[in-house]
Amino acid sequence: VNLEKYLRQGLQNGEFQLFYQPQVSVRNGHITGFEALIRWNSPELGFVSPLSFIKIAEDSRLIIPIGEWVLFRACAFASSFQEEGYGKFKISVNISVIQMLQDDFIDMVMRALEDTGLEPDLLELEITETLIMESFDALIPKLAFLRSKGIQIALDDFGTGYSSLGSLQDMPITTLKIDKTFIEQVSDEGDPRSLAKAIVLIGRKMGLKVVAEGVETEQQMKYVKRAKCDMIQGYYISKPLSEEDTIQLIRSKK
Ligand code: G
Ligand code: G
Ligand code: MN
Ligand code: NA
Repeated sequence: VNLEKYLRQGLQNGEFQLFYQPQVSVRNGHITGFEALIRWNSPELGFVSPLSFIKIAEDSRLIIPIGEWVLFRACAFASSFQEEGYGKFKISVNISVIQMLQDDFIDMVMRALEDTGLEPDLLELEITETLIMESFDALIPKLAFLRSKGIQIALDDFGTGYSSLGSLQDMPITTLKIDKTFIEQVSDEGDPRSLAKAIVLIGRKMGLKVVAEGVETEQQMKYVKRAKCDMIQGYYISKPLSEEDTIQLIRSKK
C-alpha cells in the first residue's frame, strides 16, 4: 500500500490521536508527567503502529506537519490540566531529527508554548541517542537554546546508541531514559548483569534525571527502585491511555 498517501490523508482528516503514558516518581509514587505517543486509526488500514509509519513519515517529510500537530496537541492537553485545577504535569514529546533540523524548529516550539499557555519547564522533548549523534553539530546549539528557555530535553532509548560519555557531557540535556532492553534483562532473579544500575550512576554524576522505561514486572520495579532511578514508565504502572482515560486517572488521584 502507498502508506504516504494515506498518511497525508490521515493528517487532513484528523485520523491521528495521542495517547499518554504516565511517568511515576520512584520516591513517592506520584505521577510526575506523561509521554505522548501517536496513534493512527486509518479507515482503510485499521490501526497502524508508529513503528511502521514514523519512518515513512520521515522519508516523505510528512513528519514535519505530523510532528507539529503532535506538539501542539500535547502542549494544549498538558496546559488544560493546570487550567482545570488538576495540577502540573510534565509532557514528554518524541521529536524526529528531521523536525529538529528545520530552520523554523525553535520558532515552532516557542509558538506551541505561547499558543497553548504551557510553561516551558513542563515541556520535555525526547530525542533518540542515535539520531542526535548523527547530527550533533547542527543540533547542539538548538538544544542549548531550548534549554535556555527552560524546556527539558531527554535522551531517549539511552544505552542503545553510539554516544560516547564525552559527547554526553557536551549535550544540554536534563534527562536520561534507560532503554527498555536494559530493563527486560532484569528477569525474575533480578539479573545482576543488567547495566541499568550503572546507567543511573552515570546520570547521577551528570546531574540528570533518570527514567526507567518498559518496567513490566514487580521484580523490575524493585530493581529500578534499588538502582535509585528517579522515574518509572511502563506497563507495570500503566499502558498509554487515551485523553479521556488520562483525565480520569489524574482526577482519581486528586
Ligand atoms: O507506543 P509505541 O508503540 O507507540 O511507539 C513506537 C515508537 O514510535 C517509539 O519509538 C516512539 O518513540 C515512536 N513515536 C511514538 N509517537 C511518536 C511521535 O509523536 N513522534 C515521533 N517522532 N515518534 C513517535
Ligand atoms: O522509543 P520510545 O521509548 O519513545 O517508545 C516507547 C515505546 O515503548 C512505545 O512503543 C510504548 O508504547 C512502549 N512501551 C511502554 N511501556 C512499555 C512496557 O512496559 N513494555 C514494553 N515492551 N513496551 C512499552
Ligand atoms: Mn520516547
Ligand atoms: Na525510549
